[in-house]
Amino acid sequence: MERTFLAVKPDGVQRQLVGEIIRRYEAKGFKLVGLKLMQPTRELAEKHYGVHKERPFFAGLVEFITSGPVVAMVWEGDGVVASARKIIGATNPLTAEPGTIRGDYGANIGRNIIHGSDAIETAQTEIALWFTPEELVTWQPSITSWIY
Ligand code: 3AN
Repeated sequence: MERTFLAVKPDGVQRQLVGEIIRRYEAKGFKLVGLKLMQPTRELAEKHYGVHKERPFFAGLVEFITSGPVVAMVWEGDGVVASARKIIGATNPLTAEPGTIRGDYGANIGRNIIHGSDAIETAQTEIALWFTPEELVTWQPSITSWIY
């Protein structure tokens, strides 16, 4: 089953949007298989944003993502990589559609609340970078058996 890596960035955690963000992916029907709160090291951040290392905003981006706790997540489901990105919205929150996470809550390209892998291959690389295999949980959803 397809998996993607999502991370609520330090601004999303500080603005208490973690529950709202998780709710959107749960409500869509995706399955949470990995979750942790952590403050990323500089080494992790530089690897994660390695494709941007020549860009003028790289230093600020690494500074920002390491500045506070981040909620790292792995979600599973059919087409989850592309769908999660649609739910996130465009990179710039000022042009992101209302109804998307960035469109509803973001106001600045440097503070755009959440990261989501942009392709299936990137997702695999990012999941391996942020999680050990033991941290990912395989489970079968079964709502009714937990109510009764
Ligand atoms: P996305 O997160 O939508 O995939 P990318 O991969 O182009 O966007 O950029 C990664 C991150 O770099 C963005 N989430 C944003 O935080 C930051 N970023 C991108 N472009 C800029 C920019 N022009 N100025 C400041 N930060 C930027």
